[in-house]
Amino acid sequence: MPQASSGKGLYLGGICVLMDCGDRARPPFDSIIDLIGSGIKWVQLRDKESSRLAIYKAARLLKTLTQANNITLIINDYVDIAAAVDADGVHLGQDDLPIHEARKILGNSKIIGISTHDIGQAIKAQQDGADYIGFGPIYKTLTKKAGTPKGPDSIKELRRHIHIPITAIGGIQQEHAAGLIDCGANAVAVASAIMDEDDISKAADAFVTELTRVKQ
Ligand code: TZP
Ligand code: MG
Repeated sequence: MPQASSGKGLYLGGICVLMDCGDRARPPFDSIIDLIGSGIKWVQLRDKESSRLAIYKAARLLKTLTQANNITLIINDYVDIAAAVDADGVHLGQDDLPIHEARKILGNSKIIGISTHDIGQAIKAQQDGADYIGFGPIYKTLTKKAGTPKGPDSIKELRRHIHIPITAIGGIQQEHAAGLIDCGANAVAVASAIMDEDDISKAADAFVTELTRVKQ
C-alpha cells in the first residue's frame, strides 16, 4: 500500500474527520477542541450551508488550532478559502473546479483530494494530479445523497488501479475502519459516526484505537 503521507510532509492516513458543520448543531470551534485531544491527525471542514464569510472565519480559526496541534486541515469545495487561510489543501467533487485550475491557485505544495464514485473517475483524478482519492460511498449514508453503496471490496479493486493514497468514505462506522484499511485504503473519512456523537472526542478516540490494530 502507498505511504499514508502525501509526499508533501502531510499525513493522509488513519481517520479524516469530516467536520460537516453547516447543519450540525455544534459549532466548528467546539468540535475541533474536542478532536484535538483525541489523536485525530486529519480534519476536513465541510460546510454546505453557511455563508462563505462564516466558512472563511471558521477555516481561519481551524487553521490556527490545527497548525498548533500538527493536524492536517483540508477545506471542502472552496479553493479560495483554502488559499486565504493557507490550509493544507482542498477537497473537490466531480462538479467543482478542475484540478488544474485549483493547482494554479494553490500551487504544488498543497494537497488536492478528489471525490470519486467509480474507477474511471479515480484514474482520471490520479492522472490529473490529485494527491489523494476519496472513494465511495462504501456504505449507506444519510450525510450525502451519494448513490448506491459500493461495499468494501470496491476498495480492493480500486487499489489495483490507484497508487496514490485512497480515503474510503460513506457510512463508515468504527467496526468498518480496520477492514477498509486491510482492503487497501490509507484512510477512512468519517462524518456522522463521530460528529453526531454526544462525546465526539470519545468517538474519535475509539476510531483511532481501532486503527492502531492495523499496520499501515
Ligand atoms: N461523500 C460520499 S459519502 C459522504 C461524502 C462527503 C458523507 C460521509 O458521511 P458519513 O456520515 O460518514 O456517512
Ligand atoms: Mg464539492
